[in-house]
Amino acid sequence: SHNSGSGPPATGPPLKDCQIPSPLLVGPVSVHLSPPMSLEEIRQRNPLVLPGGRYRPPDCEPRHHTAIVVPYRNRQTHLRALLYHLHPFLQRQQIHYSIYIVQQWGNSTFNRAKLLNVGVREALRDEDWSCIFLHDVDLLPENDHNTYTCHKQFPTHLSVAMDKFRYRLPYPQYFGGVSAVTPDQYMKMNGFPNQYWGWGGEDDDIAARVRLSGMKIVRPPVAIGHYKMIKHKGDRGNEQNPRRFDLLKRTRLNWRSDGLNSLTYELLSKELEPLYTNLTVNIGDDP
Ligand code: BGN
Repeated sequence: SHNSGSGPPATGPPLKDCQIPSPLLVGPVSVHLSPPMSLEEIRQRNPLVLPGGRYRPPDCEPRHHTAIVVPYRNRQTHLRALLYHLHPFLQRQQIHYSIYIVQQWGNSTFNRAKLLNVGVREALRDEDWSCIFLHDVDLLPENDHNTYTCHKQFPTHLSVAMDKFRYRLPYPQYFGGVSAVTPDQYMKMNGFPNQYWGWGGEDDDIAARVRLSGMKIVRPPVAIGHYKMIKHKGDRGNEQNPRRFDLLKRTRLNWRSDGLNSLTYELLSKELEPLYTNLTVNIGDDP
């Protein structure tokens, strides 16, 4: 059942199902980035968001239950901009959601895909989510018709038109930025690779897994999948991965043995912050 955890109290008449599409949608929104607001101000603007960054629409029964998983390390200003935009955006879509920030502990090389695996596993401990979003911290959706829900059969790629790529796909197989899977789809592709330390290639590996496990990628129209990327320099601890080319050659051989079924990590803390759930995790180091 989807009523565990943050469900409404079991009193009063049942709520009517939320309308599709949500009557609260506004379409294109202008995403301006300054001045960066404090977390406290963002919290005040989102009074219905519960500790852990949880929300469900107050006056209708949501049809969608989405966990947003964000791999993270040391990007405070990006995180504030993301929370500032994403909370109202998701509330206009009238979905039941929760935002998980998966923070890589220590100074080992960043590993986005492994952090995503951790986020999916931990999110599914909390609730029976029908959809899991894999979301970069520096991407802000610019149109709320781009709904944060899953396709029943196939993984979805949402960030099809990023400003940095002049609002189109950089190449046809691109699966980076923002994507979404159901728990079933995630299981079918054995999750994501754990071996990509540093920048690049892990999203291409994930796209290959989709294909190798007999699925395909679905996408919203380019006019709707607009995202603004927050500008930044390449970060320390996330240098380009020189092994990515070799790893990608082996996806076909490795995807069944490396992934969800080989995932190991140590969860150091789980904190219900006012606007998000903060998971701090030791995922080890580049061998
Ligand atoms: C690609 C990267 C992706 C990245 C996109 C967009 C690789 C693998 C090389 C074969 N892939 O080139 O990881 O998301 O650019 O920046 O580096």
